[in-house]
Amino acid sequence: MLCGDLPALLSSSHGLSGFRIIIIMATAPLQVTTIEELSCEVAAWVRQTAALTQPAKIVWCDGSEDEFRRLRQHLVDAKELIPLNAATNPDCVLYRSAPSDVARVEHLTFVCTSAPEDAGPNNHWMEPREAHRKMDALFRGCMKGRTLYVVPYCMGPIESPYSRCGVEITDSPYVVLNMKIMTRMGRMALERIAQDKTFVKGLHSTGELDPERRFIMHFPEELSIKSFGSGYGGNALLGKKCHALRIASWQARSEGWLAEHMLIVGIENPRGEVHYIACAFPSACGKTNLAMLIPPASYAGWKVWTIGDDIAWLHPGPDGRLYAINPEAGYFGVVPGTNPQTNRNAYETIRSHTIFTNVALTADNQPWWEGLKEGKPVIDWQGRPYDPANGPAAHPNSRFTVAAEQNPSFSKLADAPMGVPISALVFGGRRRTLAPLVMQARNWAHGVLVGAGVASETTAAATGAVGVVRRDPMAMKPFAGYNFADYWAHWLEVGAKLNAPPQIFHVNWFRRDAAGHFLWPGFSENLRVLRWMIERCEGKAHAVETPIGFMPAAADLDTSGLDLAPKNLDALLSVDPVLWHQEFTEIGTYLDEYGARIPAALRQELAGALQRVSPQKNSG
Ligand code: OXD
Ligand code: MN
Repeated sequence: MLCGDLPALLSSSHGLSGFRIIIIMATAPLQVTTIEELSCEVAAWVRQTAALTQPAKIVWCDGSEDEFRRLRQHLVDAKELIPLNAATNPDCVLYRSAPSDVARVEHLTFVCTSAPEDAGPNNHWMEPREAHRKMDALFRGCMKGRTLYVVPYCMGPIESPYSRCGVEITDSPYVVLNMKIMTRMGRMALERIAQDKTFVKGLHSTGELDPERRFIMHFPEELSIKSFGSGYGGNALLGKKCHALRIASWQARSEGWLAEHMLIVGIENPRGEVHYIACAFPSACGKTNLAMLIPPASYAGWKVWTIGDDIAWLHPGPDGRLYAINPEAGYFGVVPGTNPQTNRNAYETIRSHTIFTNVALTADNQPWWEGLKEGKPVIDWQGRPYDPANGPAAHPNSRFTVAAEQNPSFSKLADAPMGVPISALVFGGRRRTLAPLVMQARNWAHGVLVGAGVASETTAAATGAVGVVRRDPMAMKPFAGYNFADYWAHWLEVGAKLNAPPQIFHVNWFRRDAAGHFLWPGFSENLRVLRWMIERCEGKAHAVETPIGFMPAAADLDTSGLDLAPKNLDALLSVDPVLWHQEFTEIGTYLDEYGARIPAALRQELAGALQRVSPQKNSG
């Protein structure tokens, strides 16, 4: 069905909107139409938004390569993007954000549900009408003299029944370029919206980038988002955290699936069998590195396939297993620390066709960051001559945006419409002490408690103090679009629908000794731990039952060829019941914040966990 109101639409559109496409309709003869005609609902919302924001020009993005190149060139000409060394980094550009706009702003991010308890203690809440009033006041006239871009996008493979679409209206061409890389963007998404007859509305303006006039508001009951005053990825690329996690987790709850902050990776053993694993780690805790892992030299015949590095949408399948799709099409990864030893795949992936944000530059215009191990910075991330007295050369949360297809380990199943079957779900955090290298939950309900109890040191991915341990259940603290108590209840319900649920594990790559040295080498060597998990899923690997779950004995983990002192391995696999009793007591205090909404089954799991580490049980 095409829109009736053509003259009004056409008069509101300029620039790229003249792009013509041909669509074939089942019931009508061949028709030729412009992109704006594909969905009346989108067109009406664009008109309404333009009336509020008063842009000088409206551009409907078709998602073509040509459009991308033109827009990128426009930003280079306007000195908003810096082209990098074409010989070493072909088609790469650098973007420098405002120094006060370099990370997600959790304190300015709200979930606006009619009832505050639906947003829960885990979210900042604002009454929806008040939130709209506040945001509309900011948006009124904010695009005067600017271009309004209409960015239709699809989260997930365009053919997948599990995918969901949205439209972002933005005045930031940098956002448009990023959305093109991170999502299936443009005409094909709008065609799907016309069929689906529903889409998430995301309105974004960089405003004046004033931290005092910056808000990221979510209206899950209306499937809409309003984001003002920031151009940073997680605040501004609305398909990512805002849609694919906060709004999607709300939708997933009512539709019986899970939207999670998880990488998805396939591990192929030398017999050619592939197990898919989804892992939830907090921001900047190594999801991208694990998703692109290169097997250690001694693991001949093992291969690793990346499906996604940040978000998983998980659906119970008809065979009672859990299936995952990656809603994204690109990576928005943390740059510092990336080098051929830590993550050769990422290093290769970002050599060309990459947007770098807030990295430093070498004398010959190559991108540079801490941990690169080659070259020298001469210009820092703010464009100043590099002076160590000013801090790191690249911002600790500097990022790359790159198409997933460029990854040498990109899986051919990354676009599979029904996703991949998941053998194991893994939670993890960045903990200097306490949490062992790996443990396996006793069953799904115990795994939900393990996920709910995740705590991790904060990182530079969000503004605020770094290195402070906080509760980050399922790595979703900043992203769950509703009350965590209801979210855990939903996890328990999803598990109950699965005949063959994934095994649930917890890992900690970040355990340190008293002198502050990491006990575990991490990176490629993490495959040794994944191997134990996979073999547990296959019923092959041995484990010992400990008060906190099943763990490998030192001999069960393949550490051959590793320079790992036996006392360090013992420390990595040790469980101190006294410290765990304290931990579970603190988890109990945390759960108490959610009051009577906490599912009884979760309380029961906690009571069992406490009992297993109780002093009486462990005395004598
Ligand atoms: C991200 C984050 O950008 O979690 O993925 O902050
Ligand atoms: Mn993330």
